[in-house]
Amino acid sequence: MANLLLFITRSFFKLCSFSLLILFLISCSSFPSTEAYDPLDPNGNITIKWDIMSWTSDGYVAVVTIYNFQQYRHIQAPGWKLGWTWAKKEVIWSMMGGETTEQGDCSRFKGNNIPHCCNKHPTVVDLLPGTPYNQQIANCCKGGVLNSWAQDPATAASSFQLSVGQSGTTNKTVRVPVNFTLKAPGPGYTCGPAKIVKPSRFVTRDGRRETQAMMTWNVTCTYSQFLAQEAPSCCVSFSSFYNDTIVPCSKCACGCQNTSQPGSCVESKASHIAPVVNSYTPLVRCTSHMCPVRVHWHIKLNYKEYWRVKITITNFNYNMNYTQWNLVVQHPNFDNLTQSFSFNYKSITPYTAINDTAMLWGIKFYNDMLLEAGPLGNVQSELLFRKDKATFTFEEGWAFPRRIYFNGDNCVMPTPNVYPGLPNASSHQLTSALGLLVTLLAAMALLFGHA
Ligand SMILES: *[C@@H]1O[C@H](CO)[C@@H](O)[C@H](O)[C@H]1NC(C)=O
Ligand SMILES: *[C@@H]1O[C@H](CO)[C@@H](O)[C@H](O)[C@H]1NC(C)=O
Ligand SMILES: *[C@@H]1O[C@H](CO)[C@@H](O)[C@H](O)[C@H]1NC(C)=O
Ligand SMILES: *[C@@H]1O[C@H](CO)[C@@H](O)[C@H](O)[C@H]1NC(C)=O
Ligand SMILES: *[C@@H]1O[C@H](CO)[C@@H](O)[C@H](O)[C@H]1NC(C)=O
Ligand SMILES: *[C@@H]1O[C@H](CO)[C@@H](O)[C@H](O)[C@H]1NC(C)=O
Ligand SMILES: *[C@@H]1O[C@H](CO)[C@@H](O)[C@H](O)[C@H]1NC(C)=O
Ligand SMILES: *[C@@H]1O[C@H](CO)[C@@H](O)[C@H](O)[C@H]1NC(C)=O
Ligand SMILES: CC(=O)N[C@H]1CO[C@H](CO)[C@@H](O)[C@@H]1O
Repeated sequence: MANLLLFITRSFFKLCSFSLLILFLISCSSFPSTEAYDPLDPNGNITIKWDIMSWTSDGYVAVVTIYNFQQYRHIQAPGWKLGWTWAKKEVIWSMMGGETTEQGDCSRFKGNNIPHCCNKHPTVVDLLPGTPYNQQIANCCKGGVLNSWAQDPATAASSFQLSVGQSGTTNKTVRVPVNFTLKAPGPGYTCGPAKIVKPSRFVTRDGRRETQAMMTWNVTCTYSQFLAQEAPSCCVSFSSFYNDTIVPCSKCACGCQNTSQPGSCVESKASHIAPVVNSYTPLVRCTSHMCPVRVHWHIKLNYKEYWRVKITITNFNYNMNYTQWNLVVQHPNFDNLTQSFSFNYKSITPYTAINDTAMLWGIKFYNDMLLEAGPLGNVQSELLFRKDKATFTFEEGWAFPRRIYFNGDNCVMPTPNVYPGLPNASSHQLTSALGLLVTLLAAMALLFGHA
C-alpha cells in the first residue's frame, strides 16, 4: 500500500512536471512528491561553503561551514559525515573543530611532520561537545548535530577548519574538490558540484572593518526520502469524540511482521538485551504497522467558535531517543490556529496565498526529546483552532490532517474510506471527495505508468 502511494505521488509528479493540465498543477501543491523537490520547502538544501582564509607555503587554510537551510529537516546524533575527493594530491596537514575518520597512507612523509590525513577521499566528522578549547573554532563541536532552519537558525550551522597542503597556492592553481558526499549519518543527500562564488565577506566583531576570503566555493546538497530509506518511518492514526472507532495506522505501513525471522521486532523492552544506543537500524516494537513512530490525531472537543485537537507522538523504536524532533502538519485550518499547548509552533508558508502548513516541535528541556519506546516514549500537545464558518465541518474527514511529516519524512496516512464518520452518516457519504480524488489519481497514475 505504502509503495503504491509512493508510486502514485511519484507518477503524479511526473504528470505535473509535464504540465498536462493547469488544474492539476494547482492540486499539485497539496500532493507532495518525496523526490528531492519538496513543495513544502522548495528551497530546502544544505549548503557547504569553503572559504580560503589564507595561503600557506604549500597550500591554504580554509574554513568549511555547513548550513542546514532546510525548514524542518535536522541532522541528529550521531551527526553528519562530509566526504569529498581531492582533485590533485592534496593532503590535510591539520584540522580544528573536526577530524577525518581515517588518516590514510601517509608513508611518503618522513620526519615528525605527518599530515592529519593523506586520503584521496577524506571523510570529516564533527568533534564532540567538550573538546578542548584549543581544538575548537566557532560553530564546531556539536557532535555533528544540525538543527533545522525553522527551529533555530543559530544552531543550524556547523564549521571546521583545515590546513591543506600540496594544493596550489593561488586562486589560479587551486582545484576545487569533487564528488562531495553528505551522510546524515545515513544516505539521503545528493550533493552537486562545487561552484566558485564571490568571496565571502566577514565583519569584525566591533563592526568597523570588513575582511574577505581569498577564494570561496559552494556545494549544495538536497534530500530525497527515496535515497534515505525504502520503507516509511512513521504512520498516522485517528480518533474523534463523535465516534468510538479508532482508526489505527495502516497495516504494514512501514513493513510487515516476519514471524519466520525472530528479532526483526521485539514484544517489549524485557525481551531484548543491550540496546544499541542511537543505532541507525530501528529496533521496533512488534505492531501491525511496524513503524518506529506513530502520530495520533484525536479530535477532542467542539466548541461554538473553536475546536480542539490532541496530538500524541509515540516512539516504538527501542534504539532511538529522537532529539529535537519536529512535526510538519498540513490542515486547512492552520490559518486560524489560536493556540498550541506545550509544543512550539511556526507556520510554514512556501506559497504566501496558502497558509495551511505548520511546523510543531518540542519545548527545550521539557519535551524536545522523544524518548525510546516504553511508558515515557511519547509527547503530547493540544491545538486550538478557530472555526471558519465557511469551511469548517466534521463531515467527510475534513477535520483530519491532510499530511504529516515526522523529522522531515512523510508519514503513512490511513486510507480515507476508514476515517471516523459522523453518527448517522450514510455509507455512501463516506465515498468522500478525498477518496474520489485518490482513486482518480491512482487510476491516472496507473494509466500513465503503463503508457
Ligand atoms: C539553498 O537554500 C538557500 C536558503 O533557502 C537559498 O537561498 C538557496 O538559493 C538554495 N540553493 C539552491 C541551489 O537551491
Ligand atoms: C583570483 O584573484 C584575482 C586577483 O585577486 C581575481 O581578479 C580573480 O577574480 C580571482 N579568481 C577567482 C576564480 O577567484
Ligand atoms: C566522481 O564521481 C563520478 C560518478 O560517480 C565518477 O565518474 C568520477 O570518476 C568521480 N571522480 C573522481 C575524481 O573520483
Ligand atoms: C554560497 O553560500 C553562502 C552560504 O550559504 C551564501 O551566503 C552565498 O550566497 C552562496 N553563494 C552563491 C553564489 O550561491
Ligand atoms: C521473512 O524472513 C525470512 C528469513 O530472513 C525471509 O527469507 C523471508 O523472505 C521473509 N518474509 C517476508 C514476508 O518478509
Ligand atoms: C534514551 O535516554 C534515556 C534517558 O536519558 C537513557 O536512559 C537511554 O539509554 C537512552 N536510550 C537510547 C537508545 O539512547
Ligand atoms: C498563518 O496563520 C497563522 C495562524 O493564524 C498566523 O499566525 C500567521 O501569521 C499566518 N501566516 C501568514 C503568512 O499569513
Ligand atoms: C464511526 O465511523 C465508522 C467508520 O467511518 C462508521 O462505520 C461508523 O458507523 C461510525 N459510528 C457511529 C456510531 O457513527
Ligand atoms: C474566523 C476567522 O478568524 N477566520 C479567519 C481565518 O484566517 C483567514 C486568513 O488568515 C482570515 O481571512 C479569516 O478571517
